[in-house]
Order: sequence, then C-alpha cells, then structure tokens
Amino acid sequence: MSHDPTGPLSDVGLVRLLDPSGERVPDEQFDAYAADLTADDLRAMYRDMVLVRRFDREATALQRQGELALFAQCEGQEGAQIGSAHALAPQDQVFPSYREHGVAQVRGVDLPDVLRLFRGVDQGGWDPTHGFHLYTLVIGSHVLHATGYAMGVQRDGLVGTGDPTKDTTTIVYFGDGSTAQGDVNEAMVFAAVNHAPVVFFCQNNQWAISEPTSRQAVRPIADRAPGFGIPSVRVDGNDPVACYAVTRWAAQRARDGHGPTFIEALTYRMGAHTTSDDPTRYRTSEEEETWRRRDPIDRLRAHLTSTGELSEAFEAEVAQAADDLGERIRTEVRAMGAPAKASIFEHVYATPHSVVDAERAWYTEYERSFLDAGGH
Ligand SMILES: Cc1ncc(C[n+]2csc(CCOP(=O)(O)OP(=O)(O)O)c2C)c(N)n1
Ligand SMILES: [Mg+2]
Repeated sequence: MSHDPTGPLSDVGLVRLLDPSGERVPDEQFDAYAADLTADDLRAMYRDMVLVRRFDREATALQRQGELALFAQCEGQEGAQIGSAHALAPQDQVFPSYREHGVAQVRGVDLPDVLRLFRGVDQGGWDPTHGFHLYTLVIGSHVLHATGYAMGVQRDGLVGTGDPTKDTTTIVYFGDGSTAQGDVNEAMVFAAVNHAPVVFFCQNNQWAISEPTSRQAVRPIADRAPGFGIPSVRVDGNDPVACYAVTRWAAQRARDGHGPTFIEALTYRMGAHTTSDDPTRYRTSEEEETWRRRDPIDRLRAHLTSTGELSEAFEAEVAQAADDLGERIRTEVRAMGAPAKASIFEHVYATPHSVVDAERAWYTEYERSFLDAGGH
C-alpha cells in the first residue's frame, strides 16, 4: 500500500477486522456486522478459499497444456470475493465480471462449469437464473445490468418489506480500471437517482492489465461514488472478515430500501491479468513479494489457528477436498466436447424469436450444403 495518504492506494480509512497477522482488531462501525460469524462460518470461508485457489492453479495449468483457450486467475483476491459473497442472502442477485471464481464457489456454481467458457465450448456455463449471472468480458457493461435488475427488483416490491426471505439486493463485481469506463459512471447515476438496491463491489487489484491504478485515479476509487450521491467505504480486500462485514452492511441497506452503496476492496492480483499476459513486463517481483506476504488465505489460517479453531483433521479434510477438485477439473475439462455449431443460436432470448429462428434455419441449410457436396 502507498504511504501517500490521499492517493489511490492509500491505506487511510481502510476497514480492517483482521490485521495481516490474523489478529482480530476492533472497528466501531463494523464489528456488529461480523458479530454473528461462528467458527464454522470462518472455516467455511477458509475451505472455499483453499478450493478456489486450487481451481485457479489447475485451470492455469490446463491452459498451458492447451486444454483451455484462455484463463483469468483470481489468486490474491479470494478474501474480497469469498468474504463478501458469504454476506449475501440466497435471493440476492450477483453480477460478476470474469475472475469472480470465489464468488461462483460460494453461490454454488460447480467450478468445472466455469471452465466451459474458457474452453470455448459454451457461452455461459451455468444457469444464471439461480442468482449468479454469467461472466461479462465487456468491461463495466454488467454494472448497468445489475443496476437495471435492481430497479426491476424495486418495482416488483421486493425491497423494504421487512421480510428477510424477500428483500433483495443485487451486487456487482468489477475492477478498478472499469471505473474509468462510461458504463460504470452511467450505472451510478441511475442507481443514485432511483435509490436502486445495488451494491457496487470494486476490487481494486491495483492493475488494469498493465495500467496501474495511478493511471486511473488520483484519489481513492471509492471517492468517485459520493459525487453521484452514493455512500462509499474502503475495505482491506485481503481481510475476508472485514469484506464480509462491509458487504453485510451495504446489502442490508439496499434490501431495506436505503439505496446503493459503493465498496472498494483494496487487494492485489497475484497472477497475470490472464494467461495471455506477462506481468514481468510492467511490474517488479518485489511488489509481488510484498503482496504475497499479505495473502488472504494465510491471514484467515493464522486467525483460526490462534483461536484454536483449525484442527489437523479439518485441514486434512480440506486438503483432500482440494485434491479431489483438482482431479475432477482435469478429467471434466478434457471430456468437454465441442458443441454443435448451431447451438450458437440457443439462449439468445428467453423466448423464441423469429429472426433467430430464420438465422438458425439458414445456417443449418448452409452446413448441410457441404454434406450434400460430399464434404464432411
Ligand atoms: C469495453 C472494453 N474495453 C476494453 C477491454 C479490454 N480489457 C480487458 S480487461 C481490461 C482491464 C480491466 O481492468 P480492471 O477493471 O481493473 O479489472 P481486472 O482485470 O483488474 O480485474 C481491459 C481494458 C474490454 N474487455 N472491454
Ligand atoms: Mg484491476
């Protein structure tokens, strides 16, 4: 973190409930939002983090072996993703960008399914109607989707009823770089004036491919939001407990009808931007090492160890689950067959559409013309 107290990487005002050594530190505003976390909850977070890291590394290896076209790692960002996702209610709607594998895991997506997109055999990979929407590679566009969905939730009367099984928020995950994009700013205008129940969750991982945050902003990213009339908070993104607490607070505000909140989680992307990127071209290994020492998994492990809540049996069970997941990822990815070409016309709209039907018919005929000519 920078020592420039007003700069975009400043650690001034960061909410933190676990310090880097894993010790619980008090926070007047947010302690209350972490008070209900049991040892079982913390172990569940830890388990999710370990599994997702294994997923990340297996997927990266599979890309190197030519089994995936591309992969975007989330290594280093597990605390921000898994801490925040644990704070959501089942009915909440999540709009991810493309490296939210930690959120996917918490929302019940079977992780190998995430790789269907990265292998190029599917345009999605899972059923988004369960509340974890599809990955979006067009930077910032899904921030508008989340805001529009939130306005729909509001009009459906699912905000401020007081019924915890009904009241709903959307939460959208996006990066530091995307906040320089028009879509994100437009979304904040709509969210603010409509008091839409949306949580803007920005993972400031300090890089937008090779562009550092200092090329995107001169003040902390969270400072953008109050200009739109949206309250914001900065949180230590490598502290899963603090990420849980601030997200619980923001999500509850939204569900209660108090409108949008902007969370900036300051974290670090440990890996390359994607498997097509070489970070040695634009950043130092010293910087990476500094952040390696702030690893979110190490922090939660240190906390659970110091409170006597991490038994050897539990660690062994988690390690076995990670090995099993790794094995399943390797087997399932290799078995993912190529889709029928005409499947590109499926799921374009929720209901049949005459233009899509006509294009499918034309394409099917076109493909058949090669067979008729004795082709393959
Ligand atoms: C509209 C649009 N412009 C440019 C790109 C190319 N692009 C892909 S990722 C990326 C950087 C995004 O950085 P950030 O928002 O910080 O997210 P991160 O990848 O760090 O999670 C860019 C410019 C894109 N995918 N979409
Ligand atoms: Mg970034």
